[in-house]
Amino acid sequence: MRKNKTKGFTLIELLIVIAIIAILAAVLIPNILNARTRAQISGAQSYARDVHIMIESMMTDNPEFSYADIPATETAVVNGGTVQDNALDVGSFDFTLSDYLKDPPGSSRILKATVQRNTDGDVLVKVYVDTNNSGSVDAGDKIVTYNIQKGTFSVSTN
Ligand SMILES: [Ca+2]
Repeated sequence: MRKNKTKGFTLIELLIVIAIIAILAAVLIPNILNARTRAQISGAQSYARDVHIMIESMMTDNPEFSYADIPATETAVVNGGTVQDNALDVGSFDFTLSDYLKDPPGSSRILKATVQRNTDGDVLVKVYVDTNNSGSVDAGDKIVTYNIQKGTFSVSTN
C-alpha cells in the first residue's frame, strides 16, 4: 500500500490561516471592547432626552417658568444615580423633580446629570457616565452633553 504524501497542511497554508485569524482579531477585538461604552453613551443620550422632557413638563405645569430661569451654573438633577429633589428650585418655584424625572437605570452607570444655561442662552444637559467603572465621577469618564435648543449631542472625556 502506497502512503499518501499530500495529507495535511503545508507551513505556508498554516501561516496564511494564522495571518487571517490575526487580522480578524485585530478588527473585531477593539469593536467588542468599545461596545459597552457605546451602549452606555447611547443610554446617556436617552436620559438627556428624558431630562429635556422633564423640563418641558415642568414648564407646561408652571407656565411662569421658562428656560431663561435655568441657572448659568451647573445644577445637578441626578446625584449618585438618584434624582435630587428640588435641585432646580428657581425663585418661588418649588419643583419636586422625582414627579417629573425617574432615576436612571443602574446598568447605565449614570452617576450624575446636570442642567445649566450657557452664554448663548442655550440649556445644556450633561450626563456623566462612569465608563471606567470606578463608582465615582473621575478622570476618564465620559460626559454626554445635549444642547436642548440646538438638539445636538456631544461626547467628551472628563
Ligand atoms: Ca469613574
